[in-house]
Amino acid sequence: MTSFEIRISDEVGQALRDRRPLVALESTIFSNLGLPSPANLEALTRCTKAIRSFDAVPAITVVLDGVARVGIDEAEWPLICGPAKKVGERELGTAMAGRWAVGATTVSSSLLLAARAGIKVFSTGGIGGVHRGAETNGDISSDLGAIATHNIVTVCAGAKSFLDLPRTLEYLETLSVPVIGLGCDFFPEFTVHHGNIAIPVRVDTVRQLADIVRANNSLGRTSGILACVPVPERDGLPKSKMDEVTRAALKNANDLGVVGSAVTPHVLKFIAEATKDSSVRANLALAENNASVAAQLANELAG
Ligand code: PSU
Ligand code: MN
Repeated sequence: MTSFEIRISDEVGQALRDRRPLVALESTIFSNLGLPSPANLEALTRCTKAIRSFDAVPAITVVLDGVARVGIDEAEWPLICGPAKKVGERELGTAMAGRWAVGATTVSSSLLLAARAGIKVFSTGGIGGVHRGAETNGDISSDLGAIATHNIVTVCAGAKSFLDLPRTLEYLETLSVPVIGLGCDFFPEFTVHHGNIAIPVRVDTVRQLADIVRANNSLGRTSGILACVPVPERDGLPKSKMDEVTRAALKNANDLGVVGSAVTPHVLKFIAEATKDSSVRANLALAENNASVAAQLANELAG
C-alpha cells in the first residue's frame, strides 16, 4: 500500500517550530502557465527576496514527483520554472497518486497545503474569481471556495482583471470572506493601479490588518481573509489599454474554443504578448509588492 504525506522542508519546519513568520507562495504563477521565461524566475527571485528582507521565511508549494511539498530548495527552482501541469485543490490527490513530475499549485491547492503546514499568510498575484459570462458558462475559480475554507490571509492585487470583478466580490460576500483594502477602498484590478469597484473595508497599516485577523480568529471564524493591495502606482498600466487588450484576449479564447482550466493561462499569455511584456513587468512588481506586505503581516501575526 502506498502512503502519502505532505513534505515540509527543513527550513520551513524549523521556522514553524520557532514560531517565526512564514509566507506561503503558489507555484503556478512561477511556471510557464503563469509567466513567460525568464520573467518567471525573476518573479520567484524577487518574491522570495522580498519575504526574506522582512526576516520571514518563504514556503513555496508544489508537487514534485508526486510529493506535495511545502518549502523547496533553491536548487529545485528550475523545476518550477519549466513546463508544469496545473494543480488546483481538487487535483492535488490525483497529482500525488499519479506521481506527476511537476504539479504547479494554484491559489486553492497552495492554501490547502499551507493550512496543513500551519502557515497563516499566503501571497499571490491576482486570485481567480468569477469569469465574465459565468451566468452561462458557469466558470467560477475554485480559488474562491478555498479562500473561504482555509484559515489563511491571502494577500493579492485583487482578482485578475479579465474576470467579472463585481460578481467576484459578490461571491466572496456570499462565502462570508472578509475583503480588506490595504491603502485602498476599491477592489484592485491586478495590473491597473486605480479601480472603481468599492470594497467595504479599508485599513492603512499592516497592524490594523493584523488586528482584523486576530479579531476574526477570536470569534472562532475559520474562513480565510482576502487582503487587497493595488499594484504600486509607478508600475501600473493604463486602464483603457488593459480594457482593450482584455477584450481581445477573451475574444481570442472564445474563438479558439478554450475552456476550463486552460482559460486563465491562455488569456495571461495573450495579454503578455499583446502588451509587449509590459503586463509581465507589472505582474512582477505587484507579486513582489504583495510578498513584502505578506511578510510584514506574518511578522505582526508571529508568536
Ligand atoms: N494570477 C496570475 N497568474 C496566475 C494565476 C493567477 O497572475 O498564474 C493562476 C493562479 O494560480 C490562480 C489560478 O490560482 O491562476 C486560477 O486559475 P482558474 O482561473 O483556472 O481557477
Ligand atoms: Mn475555471
